[in-house]
Amino acid sequence: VRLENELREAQANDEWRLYYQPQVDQAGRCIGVEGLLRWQHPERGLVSPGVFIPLLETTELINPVGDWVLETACRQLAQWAHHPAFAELSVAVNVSPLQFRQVDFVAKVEAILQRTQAPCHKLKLEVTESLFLEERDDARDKMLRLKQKGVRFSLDDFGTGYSSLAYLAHLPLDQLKIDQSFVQQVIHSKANAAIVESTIALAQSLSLEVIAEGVERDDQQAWLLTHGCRTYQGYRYGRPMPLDALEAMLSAES
Ligand code: G
Ligand code: G
Ligand code: MN
Ligand code: NA
Repeated sequence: VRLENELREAQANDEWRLYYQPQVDQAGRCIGVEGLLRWQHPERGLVSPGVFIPLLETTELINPVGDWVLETACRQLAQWAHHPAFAELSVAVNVSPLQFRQVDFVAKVEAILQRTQAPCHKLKLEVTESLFLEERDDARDKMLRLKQKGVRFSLDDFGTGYSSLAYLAHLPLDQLKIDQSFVQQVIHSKANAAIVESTIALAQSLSLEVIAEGVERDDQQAWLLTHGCRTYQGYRYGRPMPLDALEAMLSAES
């Protein structure tokens, strides 16, 4: 209950932070970032979302916090749009199924895009398979309406859910994101390698982009490149970091 009350105060106390983790192409150039929520707690320090996202979801605080994440990401996109070194970056944000299922979710995103003047096609929403277990047609309808604005969709944690693959044919996705649990074992586990290979092939045959997350080592990237995956995210390229650290890193590179 204490944690719950503190979470309710976090917004007013300005304790939310959006960290950014690079997403790179095969040459190692940063082409985008994933925004990852952190809670800067006065005593606990920087708290990771694994601890509080479940609580945000059971208390429905996920909706206002999710709004904050979207607004922050879009404001960043709008700022970067005027800066030659950052103008091409996309920003991906995680959207919880509860958040996506709000009746006014599409209107909220449209209002944020309008208010911030963010370039819509640089915003990528990361959704998970669990979103499509229920009310699939509603999810599809919302995705189509946002895609009309140019917003893009990535399927996060691909391969870790329990749903059938049939939904893939019906949803307007742009990207599959190979879960880090497969990527980390890709060199040493034939089964994981087979899963990653099949995912890359599936993405190619459905004309979807594919990104591997959790890439930590050169040998993993080399394996992925050999097997046709050309976009990566992971500690190998950078941890989730505050905005100033990201901008410093990118400025030093260019
Ligand atoms: O950044 P980290 O690896 O600690 O994230 C842990 C989990 O929290 C991941 O599953 C990630 O998708 C989730 N997460 C991070 N930021 C957000 C956010 O802004 N919204 C939601 N719904 N989940 C997030
Ligand atoms: O569920 P989602 O994919 O949104 O979560 C991303 C999570 O993975 C974040 O908590 C992030 O900190 C973590 N992460 C990102 N890159 C790596 C990596 O290379 N190795 C490990 N172990 N975790 C990573
Ligand atoms: Mn994610
Ligand atoms: Na993931």
